Amino acid sequence: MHNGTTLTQFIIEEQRHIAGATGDFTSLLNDVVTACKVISHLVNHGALVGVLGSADTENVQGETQKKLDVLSNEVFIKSNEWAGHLAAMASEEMDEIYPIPTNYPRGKYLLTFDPLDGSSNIDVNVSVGTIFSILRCPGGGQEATERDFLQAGTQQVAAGYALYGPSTMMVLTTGNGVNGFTLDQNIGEFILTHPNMQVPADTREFAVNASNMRFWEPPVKRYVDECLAGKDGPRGDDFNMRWIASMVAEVHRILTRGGVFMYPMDSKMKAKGQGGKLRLLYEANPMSFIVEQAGGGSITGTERIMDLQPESLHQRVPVILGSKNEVDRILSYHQE
Ligand code: AHM
Ligand code: MG
Repeated sequence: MHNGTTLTQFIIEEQRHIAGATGDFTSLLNDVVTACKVISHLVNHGALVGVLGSADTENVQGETQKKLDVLSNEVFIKSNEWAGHLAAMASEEMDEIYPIPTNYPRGKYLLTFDPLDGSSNIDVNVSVGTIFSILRCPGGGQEATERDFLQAGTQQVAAGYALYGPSTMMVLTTGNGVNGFTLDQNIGEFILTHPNMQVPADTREFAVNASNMRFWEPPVKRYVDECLAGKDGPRGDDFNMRWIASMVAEVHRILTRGGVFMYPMDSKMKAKGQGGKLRLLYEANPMSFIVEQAGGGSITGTERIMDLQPESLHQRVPVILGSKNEVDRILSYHQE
């Protein structure tokens, strides 16, 4: 028997202090957690349950979908459409928003998600994750439109991710700090194992896909050059580098021991008219909310990500997040 606090217990106790809380939100979070447990099971069993490989379809961004991308998306919809807490959902894997079908009651929240982030890692058995964000539906719900989803990150009610790594974890914020839970596979419950997570303000570790170096803008090039120069360079210290190509795993490392993660703007994306690599509504905003709530920073280079007014559902943005002092330094390089 475990003696720890379960995620459900934690949320119920947290919501008790909120005037006017009806239990809707707690119940919605429970459904999201259930979806992540199902995805965790699929990811864990991989080839044994025939879920690896490509699905022969493309998503709205023209990327080939993996079988697990499509399955995870279905799991999220099935787990979250029935209970009456949501007006609509939006996902990386769906071109349009998904209004709750009329045979179910509709509710006051909106849910955005990337059901399985880091798809390139699925077939090679490296960590992947789920990212989600919860918003209030303007006008109280019922008939939600795409425009209702276009809210700045500062409006998020909650955000979280599930990391399917050596252990499955759920990391969550409702705007009151960040807490991490580990899935106890024996009892099927997430248990509070990482209370009040904090991103150390200083770091000597950065994460970036260095194969894009020749396309970077000068401030990012300068930052990385200075890190690479080591003890003899302007930073006077040796830096370490990591690149997992799974944003969830990357952010989790930063929440655990600090660091900077960058998927910056570059000339190749600019030439294609692309605003960045990562998607604002279901990748950049939820991760920014979590990182800021843990004391870190999150910017595009020139602006705070959570202040951006979204213009479209699948909008992409540059992302630089992590240890506060390093993020501030990179911001200052962009302002010079
Ligand atoms: P995805 O949503 O298609 O999986 O793409 C997002 C992922 C992030 O998790 C990761 O940081 C990045 O793409 C890796 O990109 P690259 O393959 O260019 O290194
Ligand atoms: Mg993704």
